[in-house]
Amino acid sequence: MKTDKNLTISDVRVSVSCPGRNFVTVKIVTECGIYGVGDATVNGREMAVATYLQDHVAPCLIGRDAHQIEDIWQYLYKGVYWRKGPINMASIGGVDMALWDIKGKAAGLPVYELLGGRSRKAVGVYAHATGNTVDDTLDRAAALLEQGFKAVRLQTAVPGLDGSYGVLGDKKDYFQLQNDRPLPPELPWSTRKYMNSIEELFVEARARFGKEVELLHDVHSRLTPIEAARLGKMLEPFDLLFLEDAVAAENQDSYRIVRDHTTTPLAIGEIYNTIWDCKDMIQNQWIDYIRTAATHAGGITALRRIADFAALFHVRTAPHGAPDLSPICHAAQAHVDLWAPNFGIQEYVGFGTDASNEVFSYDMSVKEGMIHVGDSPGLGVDFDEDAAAKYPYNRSYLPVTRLEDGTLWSW
Ligand code: GCO
Ligand code: MG
Repeated sequence: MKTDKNLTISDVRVSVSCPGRNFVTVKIVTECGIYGVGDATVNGREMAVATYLQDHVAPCLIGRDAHQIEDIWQYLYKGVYWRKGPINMASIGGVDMALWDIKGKAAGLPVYELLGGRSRKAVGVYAHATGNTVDDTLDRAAALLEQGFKAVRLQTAVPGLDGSYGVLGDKKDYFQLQNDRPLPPELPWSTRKYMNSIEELFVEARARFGKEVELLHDVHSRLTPIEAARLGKMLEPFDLLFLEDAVAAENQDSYRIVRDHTTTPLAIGEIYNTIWDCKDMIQNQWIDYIRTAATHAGGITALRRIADFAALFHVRTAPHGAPDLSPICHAAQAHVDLWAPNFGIQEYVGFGTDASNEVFSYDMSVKEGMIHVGDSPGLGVDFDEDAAAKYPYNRSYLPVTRLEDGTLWSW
């Protein structure tokens, strides 16, 4: 029996707030009163996606049946004519999450049940340890392992490069790291200094923690393919779970070179917008983990499609989980993670701060290095518009990186 609830979309509201970080939140309301929420945040370009949603997408949604998630996805993707792109795909991602939330609430079922049910009891995660020195980084990692985490991403400052990526500096936590930067900060980079210092971090980590713990590392797209190949070989003895974003990959073919030279597992995808961006990587088996995010790749509908495609090629999922994704995205990903037969691991740096917890609520908790998802209908999240209004948008940018001679590089 089809539900008699009237799920005709009657209102679409877009909010940009900064409870510690800037978040773009879309709320879709239906005639019967059931509503759903989605995350459409694009770090550093928040107002563009908010305007895009408000002025261009919202009018096209009013009057549609919220049950028709696939048709609305296709309507927004093909109907825009221009296709792809971070702003477009994040807006589709936000709408898609809200529609899955509505469908779950209407059915009285959590979204993971709609996807096909749990494939596992909980979602395994990796946490972040970053520090100014190797010892500092490893002390932070030790504290995380003490809390029950089984996998840790290690980043340490590169000696001689002040403020290199991954280091907290005077910021207390990762949430603050990228906030309150009215203009992009400029940070230095030297591949030689990095390559000369990185091995020690993993030598010391294995010496201190042994072989059981899973270790990861993010290169943030700063190497060329042959440099990444050398790094992968250098790190082979330390048996990483994966090496992330070793090379910028607009040209997916570049990964073939890395792959040909090293058995260190490779992961990519946090800035990818569509399945097309990862198609060659996956079907040629150049990577081991695909890291597309629910917000940036076009929602739950898109993540499900990417996961199924990746499964054919032994590629596992490892969604991006940075703090510039709101708890709504984290929840959407946790539901997909719980279902995906080829789920690998979820990046986790916390779901929020005291301020963002005033604005977002979620039915998820972390114990022993795993996200446990509750059985609330839909995504199990909520967004308090009044609380959000207390935290107005605060323009902030990601950093840029320059080589020591001033050449602009990948951050
Ligand atoms: C990660 C990421 C982040 C991104 C940030 C961009 O792996 O967590 O690389 O730190 O830089 O999310 O907005
Ligand atoms: Mg990353």
